[in-house]
Amino acid sequence: MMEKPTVYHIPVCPFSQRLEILLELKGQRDAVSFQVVDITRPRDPELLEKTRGTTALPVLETPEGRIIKESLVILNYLDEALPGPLLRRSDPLEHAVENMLVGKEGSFTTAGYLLVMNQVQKQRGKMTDKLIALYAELDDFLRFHNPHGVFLFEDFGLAETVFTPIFMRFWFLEYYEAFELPRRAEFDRVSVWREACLNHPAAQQVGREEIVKLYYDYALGAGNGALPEGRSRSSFAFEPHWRERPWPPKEKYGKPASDEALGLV
Ligand code: GAZ
Repeated sequence: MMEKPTVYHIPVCPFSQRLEILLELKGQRDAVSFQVVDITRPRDPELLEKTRGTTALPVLETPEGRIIKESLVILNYLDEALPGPLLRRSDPLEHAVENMLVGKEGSFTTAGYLLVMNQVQKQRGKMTDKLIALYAELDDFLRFHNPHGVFLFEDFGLAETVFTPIFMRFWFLEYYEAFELPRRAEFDRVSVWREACLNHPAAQQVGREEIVKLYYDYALGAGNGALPEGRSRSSFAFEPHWRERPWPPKEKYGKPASDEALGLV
């Protein structure tokens, strides 16, 4: 058997979950060996050399030692390189349509992360409006291309694989920002899509409780494994296990919780 590619990743990272969903859908869960990188520690110089100085993950290394960066590029590569049904649409026009939707993931992701990380109360409204406008854009797109369906096409595909991990991370917005999609007709189509994405059996690698607990530090404005002031352990720590820790306080603008209160020590 051919040697497998290695994916260096951060567990629970949405960009890495995209790859896990693809493997699940293709029935190829064991086709890649995942290697966990602890981003709270300095990066292994050997890996840093391979990535030519950049630290963002996931990164795929082929058996020949070639490096591929960027989750969407890796996703396409694995879709083409591994056996199993193609995730992307094979019709060129349909593939273009799904790519237009995929093209909206960057600004959508950024808007949600900026909101969860925001520390300035008076900017909440503006940031919330921005995210709602982006949801409206998704709604409009889905309504135009598949008004009566659930997914963009008949089934969970490439666009769903790209967006589902982000919809899941945005559980942190419901918890820390009391953010809900307005229950208005103009969001009906995207609500149906989002719900079906969240419930799809190939996308159950993480759950709400895990995300809410692990991303507490993001809600304090500390991303990427950085430590908030006065703390000695990141909420992303693998130990103690998230299941054993209490739910963090919802009030992200209030007094921050200590290591002890978070069950980290
Ligand atoms: N575009 C890349 C991809 O693969 O799709 C993004 C990869 C990425 O950002 N990876 C992050 C990483 O490896 C972890 S996830 N960081 C470790 C390091 O040393 O660089 C996203 C945001 C944001 C804040 C956080 C994240 C996030 O905006 O989830 O916006 C998109 C990082 C404030």
